[in-house]
Amino acid sequence: MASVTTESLILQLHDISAVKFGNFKLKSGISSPIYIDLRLIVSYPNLLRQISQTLISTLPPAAAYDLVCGVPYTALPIATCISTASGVPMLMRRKEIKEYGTAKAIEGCFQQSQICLIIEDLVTSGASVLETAAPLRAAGLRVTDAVVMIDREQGGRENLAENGITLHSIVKLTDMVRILKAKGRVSDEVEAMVLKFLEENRKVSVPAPQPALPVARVRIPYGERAKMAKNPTGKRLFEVMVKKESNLCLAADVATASELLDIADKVGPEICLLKTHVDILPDFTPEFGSKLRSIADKHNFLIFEDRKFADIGNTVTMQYAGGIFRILDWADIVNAHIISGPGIVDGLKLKGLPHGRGLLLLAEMSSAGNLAKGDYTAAAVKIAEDHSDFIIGFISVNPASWPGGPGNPLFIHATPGVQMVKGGDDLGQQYNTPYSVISERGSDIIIVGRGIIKAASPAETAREYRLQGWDAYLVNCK
Ligand code: S5P
Repeated sequence: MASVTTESLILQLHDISAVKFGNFKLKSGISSPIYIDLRLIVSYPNLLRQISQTLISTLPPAAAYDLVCGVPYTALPIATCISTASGVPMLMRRKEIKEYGTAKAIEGCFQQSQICLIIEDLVTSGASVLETAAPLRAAGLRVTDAVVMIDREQGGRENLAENGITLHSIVKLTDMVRILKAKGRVSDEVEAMVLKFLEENRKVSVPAPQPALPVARVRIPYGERAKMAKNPTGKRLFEVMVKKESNLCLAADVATASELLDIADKVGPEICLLKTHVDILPDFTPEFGSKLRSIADKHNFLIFEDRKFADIGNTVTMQYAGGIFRILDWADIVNAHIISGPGIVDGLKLKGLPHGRGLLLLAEMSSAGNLAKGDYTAAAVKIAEDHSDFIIGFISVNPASWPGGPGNPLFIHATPGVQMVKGGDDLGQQYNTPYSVISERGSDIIIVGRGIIKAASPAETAREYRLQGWDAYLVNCK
């Protein structure tokens, strides 16, 4: 049962029209019978103070935190009130950072390993809390809890838990509507309509049943692994990762070669690796490779053609070096299935090794129902051990679950199926979060496609992924 204070807050929010009922077109295009806009509370200082006090009292008494940080922009005044009332210092996260590596992402004073509590007004999927947690964590702070006024119950709690953050809310949206109904603010019909709408739009991503994730292991830093690498491209990849503080690979699955070159230039500063599917580009020309190479040199990233070779050794030598695409000329890294046996590696190595190129083996796949598991994965590991001069690592999904874990530190693990929110697409792709992939599953590189290329600002979103991926790496380095 909601406390009196919570009820009075909800009634006050209704009084100032921060909660409205009717027919509202949401940003996503769908019509909603309820609309919440908490930006209005800055005009009601008394209410702002009450919300801030209630937020803090929502935390369990044992909750520890050294700093608070509001998610920009609506929660900034709330966080400020909490800070001034409690004497706990505040940090501010900058939303716009124009220049890579120069401007500060976090304003305010802090020390490594301090605990920072995130303050937010409304949580839907949890993505905006994660966007604030990433630069805080990347700066060495610990983020374990977030407090929020309203939980829309659309997967936020689960997605945050996936990322190691416990959500505490004053009220859930369904309870809020019930309270307004009980107080005579909305009719039975409106209540039923809103509850139905919420039920139908409850995009809670239920985590797929999977083996328990092992406790995070201590990892050997990428820089150390660069020294162990036997293949020059594998070594360079680790070095670039350290230099750019990036374990992000962009899957540049865009419609044309010119779009690809454009996004490569924009996202280039954030990535260690750019992955192509050159056979999807209708405007491919022989100059494509050299153009992409010059962008790769400018921003210091490597190129990975996701060709997924699968034929016998003799055939792949021709597919790799010849044809229209001449992949060998411009791609630092290619990958191969092992379905045809180790001869495929011999074939690719014959062409690739004299150029210092590297190969990734598909040891696992991200798509539902795939067959790359168990003995198949173990066979990929064996082949890699036999060819560690050319094979630099694996496409993998959960190396921490392999017998013996991620294995030989020479080999790098790159994992596709990554988005900020767990879920999937309609064609079998399955997504895990950067934190889960790097920290829990023991991978090294997150491969992100649509999560970045479909974003309103791919460069800014890539930056968020880079920070989240890097932060998840640092968790296990300490
Ligand atoms: O198992 C796999 C292996 C790969 S390389 N699952 C994958 O999704 N990939 C590739 O990663 C896929 O071909 C695509 O280019 C990318 C994932 O894209 P997203 O848009 O789903 O992030």
